[in-house]
Amino acid sequence: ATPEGRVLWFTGLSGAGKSTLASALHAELLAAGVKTELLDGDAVRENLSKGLGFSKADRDTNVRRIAFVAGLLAQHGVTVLVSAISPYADTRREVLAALPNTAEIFVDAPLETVTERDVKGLYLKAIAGEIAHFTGVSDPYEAPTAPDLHLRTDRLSVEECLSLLRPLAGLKETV
Ligand code: GGZ
Ligand code: DAT
Repeated sequence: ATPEGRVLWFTGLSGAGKSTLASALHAELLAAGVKTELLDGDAVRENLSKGLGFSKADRDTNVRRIAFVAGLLAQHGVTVLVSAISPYADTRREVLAALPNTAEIFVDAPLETVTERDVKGLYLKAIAGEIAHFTGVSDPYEAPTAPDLHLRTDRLSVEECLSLLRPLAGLKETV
């Protein structure tokens, strides 16, 4: 039987660095010949979760769908990297408990930092009241209380974060 793959679950605010870190780690895993898949919030919402919004019910549905696919992939020995805000602690706990070999990775930067970064200009709109239910501004984010890894991306470089992530993905710490 195929040994079960790992599931690395990146949670955090928009702009905290989930996609940057998950996609860089995905590229390293591919280069190392490891079977891996990236389930990124944006691509998931364009396909698997098309039509879902940002209510608690819709976010939970989105997170449960991602977890379902992650579980199927992991059963086939794939290392799965999930990048989704996944703001609700109870839902994260529930889906992670049902998956094999999971690591909860808290990608953390203060609201001030993500607002300054404003990668997609969404914070400016959210603060202006143009986007309702925006995580961190007008919608909750329940931070993990005991993550397997807590990355302060306002203090650590991408390279420093990757050094901490590699062992969780089964790679050597330095490349
Ligand atoms: C949060 C929103 C919202 C609202 C659109 N709140 O930086 P991004 O653009 O690419 O990441 C955000 C993404 C969030 O989707 P997720 O699937 O990760 O969320 S969840 O896990 O809560 O289901 C952001 C964009 O969608 N976006 N409106 N209101 N983020
Ligand atoms: P998210 O996927 O959480 O919405 P992103 O990866 O799209 O976030 O954007 C994160 C931005 O922050 C991106 O422009 C890179 C920058 N950044 C600075 N330091 C970082 C670090 N240590 N880890 C990840 N991203 C970092």
